[in-house]
Amino acid sequence: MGITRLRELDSPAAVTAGGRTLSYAELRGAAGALAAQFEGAGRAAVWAQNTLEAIIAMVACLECGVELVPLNPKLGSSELEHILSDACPDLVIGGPDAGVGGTHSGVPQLTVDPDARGNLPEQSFDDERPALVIYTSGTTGRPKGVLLPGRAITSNLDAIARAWAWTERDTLTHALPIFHVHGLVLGIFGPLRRGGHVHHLERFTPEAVAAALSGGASMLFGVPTMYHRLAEAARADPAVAGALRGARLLVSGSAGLPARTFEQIRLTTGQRIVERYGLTETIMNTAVRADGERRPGEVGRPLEGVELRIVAEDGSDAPADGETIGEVVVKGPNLFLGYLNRPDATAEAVRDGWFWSGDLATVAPDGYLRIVGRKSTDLIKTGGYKVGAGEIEGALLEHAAVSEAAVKGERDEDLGERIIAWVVLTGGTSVPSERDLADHVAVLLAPHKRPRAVHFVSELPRNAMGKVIKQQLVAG
Ligand code: MCA
Ligand code: AMP
Repeated sequence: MGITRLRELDSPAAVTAGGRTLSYAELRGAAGALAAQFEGAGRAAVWAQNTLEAIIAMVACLECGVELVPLNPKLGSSELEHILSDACPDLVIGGPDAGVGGTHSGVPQLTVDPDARGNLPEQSFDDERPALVIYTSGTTGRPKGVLLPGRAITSNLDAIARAWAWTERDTLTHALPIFHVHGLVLGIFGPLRRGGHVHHLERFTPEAVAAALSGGASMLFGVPTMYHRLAEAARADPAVAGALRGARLLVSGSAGLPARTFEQIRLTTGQRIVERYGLTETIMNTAVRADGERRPGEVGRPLEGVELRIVAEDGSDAPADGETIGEVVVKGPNLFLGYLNRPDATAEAVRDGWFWSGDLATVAPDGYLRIVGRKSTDLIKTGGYKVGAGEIEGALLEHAAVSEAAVKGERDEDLGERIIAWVVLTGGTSVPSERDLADHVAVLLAPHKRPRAVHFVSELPRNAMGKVIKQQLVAG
């Protein structure tokens, strides 16, 4: 068996997107027709719009052993250039008619036809080879390509399925972007590995989620921002509350779910949201089981096969007292192979086979983890997206009117954290507005990386080494 059960099944519903449903046989046929054009490609970049076409392309790559690099369709020019130069795909699938342009305009581009039919080529799977290259932000530098092997995906999806009693009878619905682990590995490959059905909503709205759940979906995956908006909608609209009440499992992840949101959903729908915790480099590490106790702010125990330590500052393992804080360190079949072209970064993150996550947690006497923060203030989680402060500072400095920039995350009820920038201007004649700088970042990187507020200051607070003291930057 490959990563999905596409080759074995003929069930009537594999995937629904854009108002259209493909059976397993239809999805297999469409993926087969596309794969016939791969011509020995080793790596393909796929524009990951929330469409049936993008899903077909991703599945075709996965089933044919072509390394898949999903591209955020809203990537800015500078980030797109970085990813294409770093990953050097042999093919680009989908996307604008004009292709990727720039220095990569020679890369062949394929389009997907959901009505085409072909046969998937025979394929023997090497579970240790990269199946996916997913770009994720770090504290410094440009995003890094995380190489995920088939083994990490299959072992993790199976462990999650056992924790959540997830079977082919489940229909999963979600509106997550499909260029990250959450929306793609868990949200698309997960149901297809179970032999179940995924209903992708294209765009998140509480009403669309409610309609999918009322229409037979049994599970929902979302980030805390989505549950925050669902809680508000459920309070105002009994139809939304009723739809959420009927679900078998509501799962939240990618960022900490505020206890308040957990409570609001419980009060309006009777549902206790299940949390799980992971990273791009590890897929999922812990999860609250479907039959386990669901406590706000806790992300459950390690999944089967995952070894996990909480390493306190003095290097010892933190006691399971629910209080001592340490860094989450992970080992297991769920681990990535390394960062593409970055042996230095890989060696820093993985030592003696253990991956150092940078997340801080406590562990309760019954083994449940609580994620309490991150080691670096330079990693921001906004709407469930991880963003490095350094990336945004670098983009701001590319603006002709900016001479210095510092970026921080500030607490935000809806987004978890909101990106705030402090900038010193060069003093030239053209003075940019807050909006100009936000747009500048949105165009170079991606819209979710834009600052939500920009403070113009005459200087940044610095220590004797010249390093910006971010604790002294306070949003006015
Ligand atoms: C606004 N927009 C702009 C600008 N300002 N576009 C260009 N330039 C600007 N200056 C546009 C945006 O593109 C968007 O367009 C719209 O305005 C609103 O954007 P925004 O306010 O940023 O967000 P939102 O639409 O309210 O989205 C909230 C969200 C989203 C739906 C919760 O943040 C989201 O999908 N988050 C999921 C992140 C995720 O999946 N993370 C997983 C990685 P338009 O309306 O057209 O879109 S973590 C992971 O994988 C690990 C392993 C894990 O644990 O899961
Ligand atoms: P990414 O690098 O985008 O894959 O995001 C991984 C990060 O998301 C982790 O290092 C955590 O900081 C955060 N994260 C994921 N799930 C949770 C959760 N349930 N609670 C708190 N933080 C989470």
